[in-house]
Amino acid sequence: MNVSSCHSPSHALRIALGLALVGFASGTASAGLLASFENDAEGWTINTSENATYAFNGFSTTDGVTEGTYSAIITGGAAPSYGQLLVSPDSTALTAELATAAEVSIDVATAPGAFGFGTQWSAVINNADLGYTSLDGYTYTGAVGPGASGQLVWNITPAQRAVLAASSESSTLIFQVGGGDGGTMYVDNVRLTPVPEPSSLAMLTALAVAALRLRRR
Ligand SMILES: [Ca+2]
Repeated sequence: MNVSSCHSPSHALRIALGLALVGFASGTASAGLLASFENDAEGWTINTSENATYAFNGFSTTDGVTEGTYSAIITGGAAPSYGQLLVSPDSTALTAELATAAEVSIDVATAPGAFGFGTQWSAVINNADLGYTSLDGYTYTGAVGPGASGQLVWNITPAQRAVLAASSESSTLIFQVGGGDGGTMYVDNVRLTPVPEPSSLAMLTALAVAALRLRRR
């Protein structure tokens, strides 16, 4: 029996798997980016009626940068109020993007010694058909301690997506923030993770089956 005829199909399959995974990753890497704060607020605002001491305080190239070259610096003198802090532009395009998103995320870093015990975040979608809707029911599941950093993630449910898909109203994405004291935070990489399309799901399933077959050889 020829040795190469035994091993080459497996080798070829491994290469094909690798190429397919690279293609899938590169195809989805930049999808869903809502804000990167590249030396610009990019239309986002601070709600100073609910967090009166807070304002954009420039942009950093060194702290909290997780996408591109800059993060946004946000500074306040009092503890954040568990009310609105960071507010997106309002648009019907955002409604369409939210209708196909599985997750909302934002990267947050806080300066050492800032915000007492830390900051707590909730993501809210405001749309006339959906209503003013906290994605964690105002339980503030996003937590970043003082001098720490992290990616905060919330799920958008299929039921919420269905309402947004049928909506012709504009939407706003709002981050409500609470915390123990004032200070400086850095935010970057506000992102919507799209629901995988059926074709992508089918490809991932095929890849998983192929990988299992390889493992069993
Ligand atoms: Ca950025």
